[in-house]
Amino acid sequence: LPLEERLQRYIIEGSRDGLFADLEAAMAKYAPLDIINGPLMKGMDEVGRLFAANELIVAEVLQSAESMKAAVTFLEPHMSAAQAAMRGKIVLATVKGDVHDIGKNLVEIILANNGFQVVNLGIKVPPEQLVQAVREHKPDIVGLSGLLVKSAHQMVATAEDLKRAGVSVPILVGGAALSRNFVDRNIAPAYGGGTVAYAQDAMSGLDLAKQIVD
Ligand code: B1M
Repeated sequence: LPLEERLQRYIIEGSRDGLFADLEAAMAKYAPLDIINGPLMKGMDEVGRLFAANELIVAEVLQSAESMKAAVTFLEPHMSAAQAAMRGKIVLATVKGDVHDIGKNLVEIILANNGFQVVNLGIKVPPEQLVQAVREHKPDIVGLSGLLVKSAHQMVATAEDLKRAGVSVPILVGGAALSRNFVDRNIAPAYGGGTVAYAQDAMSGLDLAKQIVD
């Protein structure tokens, strides 16, 4: 198989035998982020498709997630860190009820490599914990990630709770179940007209974060 297809297969099959050697070879041709956004994401999309078609079970998807995480961890030191002064601070979380963290962690890597200080609260983070973290860390941005349809609704509830607690820090949201439409019609109004920016992927998350702090 060609290199790109092999990279895709490691994710689909949740294997790691030969993964690092192939990533090393891929880095001679592509930038690390292009490897993630290209063959690795393609593999993950296929995993999602097979899972939805009941051709994979959760345990297998977990193996795929482990391969993806191992690949991202391997590539991380090769992503060029901008030596810029601290640009701003973001508190980042996967919302309550949701365990998906690969996308969130990718956002963390990209923002951290571009001068942001990231406070990563992890997964299944309830609104109360976010409110507490905002008080403690005084961030410039609150970043929310979530992949489930119910997480999109949880983001609405989270925005309401933040607003009610007097938080007015701009929110950046991302995750597969969201759309700009949903964000504008549901999350932004729940935040009382405060800034709610929607990022379709991690790179646009970085662009939006820069816009927010500039
Ligand atoms: Co889950 N899962 N999963 N899963 N899983 C999905 C999301 C699903 C679409 C698969 C499917 O059915 N096709 C589906 C959701 C259905 C829905 O609600 N619409 C689903 C389901 C149903 C479930 C369970 C309910 C399954 C079950 O138990 N029966 C369960 C949920 C548990 C829970 O959360 N309470 C579950 C569990 C799991 C695993 C634990 C096995 C594993 C996660 C492991 C982990 O994250 N540590 C897993 C995985 C791996 C997936 C898929 C296959 C891949 C997700 C992923 O990591 N993608 C996923 C299908 C898919 O997405 N194709 C699926 C790679 C990652 C880099 O992309 O996270 O989208 P992503 O992030 C992108 C952008 O979205 C964006 O930038 C990133 C990169 O550019 N982004 C942001 C994300 N957050 C951002 C935040 C920002 C900015 C940008 O600013 C703050």
